[in-house]
Amino acid sequence: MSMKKEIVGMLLAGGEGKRLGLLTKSLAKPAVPFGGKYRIIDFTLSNCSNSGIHTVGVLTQYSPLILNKHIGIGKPWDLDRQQDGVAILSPYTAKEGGSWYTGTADAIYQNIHYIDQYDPEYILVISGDHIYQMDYDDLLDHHKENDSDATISVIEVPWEEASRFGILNTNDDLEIYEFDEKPANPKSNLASMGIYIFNWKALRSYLVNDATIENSDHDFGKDIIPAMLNDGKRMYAYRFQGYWKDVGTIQSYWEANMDLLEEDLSVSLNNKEWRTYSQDTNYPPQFIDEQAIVENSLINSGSWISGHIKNSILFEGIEVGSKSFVTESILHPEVKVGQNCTIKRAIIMEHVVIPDGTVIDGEKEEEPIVIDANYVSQLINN
Ligand code: ADQ
Ligand code: ADP
Repeated sequence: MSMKKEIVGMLLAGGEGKRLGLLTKSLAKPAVPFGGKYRIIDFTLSNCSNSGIHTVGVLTQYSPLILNKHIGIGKPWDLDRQQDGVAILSPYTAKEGGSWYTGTADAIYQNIHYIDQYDPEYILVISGDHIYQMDYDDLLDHHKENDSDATISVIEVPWEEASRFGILNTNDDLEIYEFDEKPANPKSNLASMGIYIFNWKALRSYLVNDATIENSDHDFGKDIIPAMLNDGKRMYAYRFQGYWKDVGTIQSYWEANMDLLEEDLSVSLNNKEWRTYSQDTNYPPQFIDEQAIVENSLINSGSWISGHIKNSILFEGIEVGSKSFVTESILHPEVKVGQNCTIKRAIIMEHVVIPDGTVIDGEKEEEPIVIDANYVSQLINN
């Protein structure tokens, strides 16, 4: 059987995610728990599967253990296929004499042989750290209609955040004529979402050339896109309509979780046409006892709730004792909260046990507080 594919997805999942602090101390950002049941990468993997893209290479690098285990053979996303499916591409295994991926373009460059075996027309480059629901088929149609060499998915961002993104300008027909990666003084608020479709032939030659440039960062935003634009390649923007969040900081991670509690949001975990899939955990049904109060919250299986939960997200296997109050918080799997505790605007990490009577008030802090076992032992010792 021929291995030929029209399009191959390359999912960048190897960034260090330093700005997420404690949350990414022992696991890669795409593997961070999200939304009461998922890990961040589930949104992108589900987009691939729902868009009919079944050949996906996942480029991993930092702390990949939990991420690899989570992806497994790709079953929840229907990516456990014989001819293609999901492939975890880690540095060193990428090619003989391979090394750490120095940048996003280098990560793809080191896996050219993986892509070549499918002889694709197009490559979809996506990130494992965004929350959104997008049909990549619409992006591909747009790419084909414009006979484009590269198509960048874009969204308007608040002006004050524009310097965190690749910022571009287009003509009325959406052809890109200007691109600045994270400019200090942005000339527009039209931001690259870091989601690209390239003609593989064109991209391939740019990657090969970029690999020979010594002072290159080997990065899509800093090097590849500016080089293509400079050479007059056909580059178009695709305007995405919908919810999209880059969960790069504690604040944006917390906000994106809280957004799931809004009724009118366009990312819906309930959309039957666009399911978000994840590995299933075999927990028993949640138990809400007679003294419990639960308001506007997501509560997963295996939980035992006696306290008061408000505007919060609780993963699987959580216990909240009686007379405890948890609000605007995210409790990762297997967190135990004792009795008479007050927890406000906090993110409590997996397996952490909060002793009776503890008060954690993230409302006083600049951003939500992240609580790990160390934090709790310091509380006890003081
Ligand atoms: P950033 O978000 O800053 O900007 P970057 O740090 O390059 O992008 O990471 C992009 C993705 O690649 C992330 O998912 C990251 O985890 C992963 N990654 C980073 N280095 C990697 C490596 N060496 N190996 C494998 N994966 C790696 C980009 C664009 C901007 C755009 C924003 C939108 O450069 O133009 O505006 O995304 O979020
Ligand atoms: P509202 O829903 O009117 O904004 P609150 O959410 O502040 O009111 O309070 C409603 C209930 O939540 C209180 O009766 C109490 O049970 C509980 N509650 C609120 N704040 C705390 C707290 N700091 N500690 C324990 N319980 C609280």
